[in-house]
Amino acid sequence: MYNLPDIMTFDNGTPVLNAEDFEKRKKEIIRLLSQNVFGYIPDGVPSEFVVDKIENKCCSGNAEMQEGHIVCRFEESDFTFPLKLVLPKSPGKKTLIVLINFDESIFCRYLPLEEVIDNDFALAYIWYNDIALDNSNDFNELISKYFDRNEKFAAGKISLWAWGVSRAIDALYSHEKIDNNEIALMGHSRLGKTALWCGANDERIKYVCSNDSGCMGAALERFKHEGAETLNDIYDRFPFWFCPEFASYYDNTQSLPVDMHFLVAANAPRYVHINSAGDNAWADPTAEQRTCIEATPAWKIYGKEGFLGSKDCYSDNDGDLNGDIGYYKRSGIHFLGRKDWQNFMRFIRMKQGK
Ligand code: GTR
Repeated sequence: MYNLPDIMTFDNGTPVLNAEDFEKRKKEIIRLLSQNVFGYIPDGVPSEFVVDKIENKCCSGNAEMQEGHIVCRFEESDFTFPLKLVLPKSPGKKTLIVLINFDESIFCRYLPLEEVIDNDFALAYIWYNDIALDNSNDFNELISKYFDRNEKFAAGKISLWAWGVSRAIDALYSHEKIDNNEIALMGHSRLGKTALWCGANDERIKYVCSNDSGCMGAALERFKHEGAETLNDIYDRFPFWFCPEFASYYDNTQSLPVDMHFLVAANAPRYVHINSAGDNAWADPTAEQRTCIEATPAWKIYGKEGFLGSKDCYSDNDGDLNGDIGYYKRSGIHFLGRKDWQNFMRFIRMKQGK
């Protein structure tokens, strides 16, 4: 039906036999994704969360919102970007969901903030355009200008957004209200691709949610259906999301040494939740679900379950959240909606045994 590169075979042809082997294989997988798709995520620099303003009657008075900046200390200068941290007032350390999002304002259509707080999660909000602009091949702006784009494995914008998320986690890591062992990342669409890639590289993230991430996100490229976005489509419009080397796979997908089960598997043995939407042929829900199946050996090698769904293609408003990889297909369009949030929160709570 399709011929995939193998996540369970080392580049030198030897098989991955146990979890220790897979830890090494994961490094190869991340290298392959860095060199052929996203570009390397640059190294971190010391980073800090500086609070500018506190609003303590947020979400019906049940949360405090800290508005501030992540200050990233490069040798030459500081790079800063805004972050809002919303903390439930109830006692105890909280599971933190980091949302990297499309809207500048936290009060937006993609985030049912009060519902997240009512479920006792803390939330960190980042607007992706504050890290690197998503509008051009311009690599002389914001964080882009700190790194060299003139190299074939250089970070594309997805890697730069992931860099920013990891600096936010650096800065929030020792926060008194956040449980360091319970950090989650949510992203929609191009930011769902970013979430999977960030999770692959940053093992502090225990739960990743990719919402409608599609091409070069959760959707298996070699299993695309009529009407789905392909590598050529995405490269035509968004070459700057990727490393320069990605261009060599244009009209040449078969020679891409990875497929998107590599991206999901690089998050093993942690938790991955994949949301699809029924009316989102461009992202290809069936190909997103297929990736859950193809990535599962990466969890099995740790003695874990991976994806437990029994169907090849779920109907609308169905899925399976029982395994380490959860999949759910909501009815409706390409969107990050309430049901997507409810499913991700439910997935996390299930894994926490709550
Ligand atoms: C589309 C793009 C998709 C997806 C989406 C989005 O135009 O082709 O890959 O990322 O944008 O981010 O909204």
